[in-house]
Amino acid sequence: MRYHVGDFDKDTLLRLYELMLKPRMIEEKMLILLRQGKISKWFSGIGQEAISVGVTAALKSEEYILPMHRNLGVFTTREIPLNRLFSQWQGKASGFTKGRDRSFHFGSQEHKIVGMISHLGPQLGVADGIALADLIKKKKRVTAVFTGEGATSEGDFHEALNVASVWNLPVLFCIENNGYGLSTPTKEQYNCEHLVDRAKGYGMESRIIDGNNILEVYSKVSELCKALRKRPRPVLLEFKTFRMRGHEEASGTKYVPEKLMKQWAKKDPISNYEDFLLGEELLSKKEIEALRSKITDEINTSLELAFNESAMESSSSKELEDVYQSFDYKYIKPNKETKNIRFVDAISEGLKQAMSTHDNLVIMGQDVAEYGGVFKITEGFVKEFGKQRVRNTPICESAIVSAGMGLSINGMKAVVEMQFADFVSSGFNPVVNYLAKVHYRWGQNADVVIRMPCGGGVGAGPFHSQTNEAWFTKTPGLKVVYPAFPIDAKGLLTTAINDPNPVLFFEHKGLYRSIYGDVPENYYTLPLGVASLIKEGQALTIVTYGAGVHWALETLTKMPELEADLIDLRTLQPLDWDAIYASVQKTGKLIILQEDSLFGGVASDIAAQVTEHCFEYLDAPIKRVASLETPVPFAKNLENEYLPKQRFEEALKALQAY
Ligand SMILES: Cc1ncc(C[n+]2csc(CCOP(=O)(O)OP(=O)(O)O)c2C)c(N)n1
Repeated sequence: MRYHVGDFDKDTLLRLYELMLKPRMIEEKMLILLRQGKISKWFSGIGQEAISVGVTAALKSEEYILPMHRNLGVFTTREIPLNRLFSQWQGKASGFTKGRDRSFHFGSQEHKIVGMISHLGPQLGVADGIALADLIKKKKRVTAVFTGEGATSEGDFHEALNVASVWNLPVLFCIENNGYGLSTPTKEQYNCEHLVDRAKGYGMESRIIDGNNILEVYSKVSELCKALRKRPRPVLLEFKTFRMRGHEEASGTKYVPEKLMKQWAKKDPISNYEDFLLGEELLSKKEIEALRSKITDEINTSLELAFNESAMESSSSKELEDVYQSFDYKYIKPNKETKNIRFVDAISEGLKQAMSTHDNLVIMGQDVAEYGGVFKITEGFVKEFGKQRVRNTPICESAIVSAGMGLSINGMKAVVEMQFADFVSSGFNPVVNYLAKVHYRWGQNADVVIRMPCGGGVGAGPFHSQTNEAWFTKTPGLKVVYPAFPIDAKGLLTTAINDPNPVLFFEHKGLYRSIYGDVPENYYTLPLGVASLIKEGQALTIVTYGAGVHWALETLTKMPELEADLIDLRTLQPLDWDAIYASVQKTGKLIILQEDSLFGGVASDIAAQVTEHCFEYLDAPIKRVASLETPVPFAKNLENEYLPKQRFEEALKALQAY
């Protein structure tokens, strides 16, 4: 291996050696502890240290870095105290996740490190969001994100690179090509010579770097960082290296040809560099011994601290408390000046006023800029707030949700418009696995609102009509809002944006242009988790939300003799249980109407809870009315049959008569 010293001084050359030696020695210790059964899993980065260390050392400490599972050198180079790292791996309190997530699955704002989620790919889009925030704030910073060559096959890789290129984001995409993704060799993973060949297709620069040569990594990445800070743009880097141990320790390396192992053992990044430093007389054997013994002491003292730390203690209430970031809701009163406007206008107005209120709020979505969005909710926004904050996105839901996450990590707020709620399935992974879990895992909030134009009755068929709130209400960590009236839509949207947690905001398309209401003109808020009792009566309780509220109102006009409580839930997570219980305790009868198909929906959970909590008050079996258990059909008559409106009237009459 050849080392070009260039103009590096001796201190730098020695520092890089020490920075590589430390993770290597920690790993060697971990392998012993693993054999002794003192730690559980281990993903080894032995042989790949030059990449983690070289990239991290090239960045400034205030620049974010997003490592993967073989990047211990990132954590040590950023000087995370070893006892905290060890406690993290043992699931103890001094770690970073209060025992809630393992190994390197954590972030630390203090160290500007954002760890991975198991799904690998979303990490890349998160880096886009972080870099975007820097770009908007005019901070001349670079973000570096890692991926293995295996994870480059995920759609997230493509989406994130494409977005970074279209938006000129200063991201270093670092592929560690170590030959295998678990047992899969590169020739079964991709079919091009070098992965960086793909950069051309994304319209970005690229470099191939010898990942086992610390000086090459450090010098090339340092040079790129300087260039990107001056002229922001993404660069794709492919570090050629090799995975010297199993995917994780238990899985072995039987499938790796012995020859390859031997070949790469000769390229060990640390022993080669050590030989070079010895040869140049920059380092002596004695100094190496002294360094090793200093690191050994640090490892042992830190391990003792971690082993002596007691096991994580918690309680159900403490665990529940950390699912969401606490939110100090501030009520801003709606004033008396109102305008009679449509549902769609109320949302647009709320969003516009939120953009004026928060200068760190960014809207992202397909066609939301000059075109104004397919429902025209952001019409005129570009003119008022500029293209930096009102961003057209390529068609890539996953990268955009992940980018929203990245914006939040870097101190901004995001509203993501799904063109149709149906398309959230293409960004489902980051919603339920990243945004929903990030606060519980390492205390980072996801200040992202995802707007969801949803619902049927519009003759749009199976892929433009779904109301898929139940995909999200069952995932802890998400809030779900579903207004039925213009006044609520505006006030709940402003609150959703103020709330630092991820919120799915459902907007029924059928209501957009058919429902009018008097909406206060000022910027006001309404609380999440408070239902609205829109009709009162003794006979029975109707619980519903969204378009269901309007179907119920219409049905009740046909049955003037029926005096019922009609509860509009307004938000589904949190859900106003008290309002439901109080009404059922008064009326003794409950019917729940939901637009989604029945099984596993909100109605089922309400029915179960009411049975448990109000059984003694019930005078009749609870009725749930919902759509058919089919996809949403296109033809008008089929859709009418699918939707629960007609069945609701029959069920209501039956309950009344019970
Ligand atoms: C979405 C997803 N699919 C599969 C896995 C299982 N898995 C974890 S790591 C890995 C191999 C990753 O290979 P690569 O990206 O090359 O990184 P390396 O482990 O070689 O560093 C696999 C298959 C996963 N965690 N997430």
